[in-house]
Amino acid sequence: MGVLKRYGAKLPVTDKTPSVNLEEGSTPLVRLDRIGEKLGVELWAKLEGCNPSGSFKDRGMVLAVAKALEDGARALVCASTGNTSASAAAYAAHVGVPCYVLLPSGKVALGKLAQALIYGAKVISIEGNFDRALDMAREAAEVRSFAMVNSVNPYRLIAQKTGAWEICESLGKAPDIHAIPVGNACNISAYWAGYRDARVWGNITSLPRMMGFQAEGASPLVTNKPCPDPETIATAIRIGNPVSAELAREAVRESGGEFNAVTDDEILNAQLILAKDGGIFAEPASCATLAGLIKLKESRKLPEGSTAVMILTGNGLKDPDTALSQVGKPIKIGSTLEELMEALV
Ligand code: AN7
Repeated sequence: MGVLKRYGAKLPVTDKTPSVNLEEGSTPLVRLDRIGEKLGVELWAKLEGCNPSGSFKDRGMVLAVAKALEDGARALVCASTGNTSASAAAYAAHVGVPCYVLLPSGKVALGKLAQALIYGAKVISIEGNFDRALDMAREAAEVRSFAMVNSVNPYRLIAQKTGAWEICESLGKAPDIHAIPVGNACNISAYWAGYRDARVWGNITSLPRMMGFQAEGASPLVTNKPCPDPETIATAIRIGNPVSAELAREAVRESGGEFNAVTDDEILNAQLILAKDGGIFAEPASCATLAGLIKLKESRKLPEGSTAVMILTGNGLKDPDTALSQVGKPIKIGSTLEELMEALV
């Protein structure tokens, strides 16, 4: 029924807040037994790629846009590695306000670029990485008085907590391990806040260990210093200076969790496993979660029999190029039955 309708009473929604709704949230939590058995855990995947624009960003965007409208914003602006721009563009189109998005040139997956353009956003490709684009977007928002809908916008984080609330409702408890990809570190911070809410409300009695996974080439929270030149195949998390670094460190520290880095090869391998042994196609950044759990298992840091939830933040269809780069081509035949029989091996 949409995040604002389902959780309005627990969010800063008032009589004056316009009801924006693309039926975001309420995403599937799927049990993955074949993969879970190999890891020795009860494994669940939260399919955030099932949101209307194909990523978790819609949960926070719906509130950010509703509040922007409430405040009379003329236009939205954001910088993005792809998914924020797709989401902002979708909601801007839905409510009928202009949207400007700044993207790092050549580093946004094909599907995300197609989304921002077809939803009618003004797409500006900058020479420089996401971190630079974010600085520019912030300045532009200030000069032009546009609503800034990156996660520096507090409403984004507040409404992203709904993901944790849903997990607690679905499982009837908190997981033991919460595995999540980390870029700007906003989602991990929001989930931690959401779990703590659920405990205050009495929906859960324990809290999960927050396990944040970064790509090795863009892992400022693992190395504990900003990464001036982030690089990874998982372009969604190609971020060197996370906005919510402090909140995320707090989440990991308080929960007894960890940040870990996974390599691009490990991410790609995890993407294949999720697809072939789980029937789930998630974009590379999301697959850092499974890559991370495999790593934890190998270093004996994944307790046998624990319950683990992976947040699969974005749909695999967002980045067809990366997926196709690691699989074979279709078998080509003519149109005879003989050829078909030969191909069916
Ligand atoms: C699929 O779209 O930062 O740690 O500009 O698209 O909350 O930043 C995307 C981030 C994980 C990281 N998975 O979340 C953007 C952007 C996917 C993502 C993340 C992103 P945060």
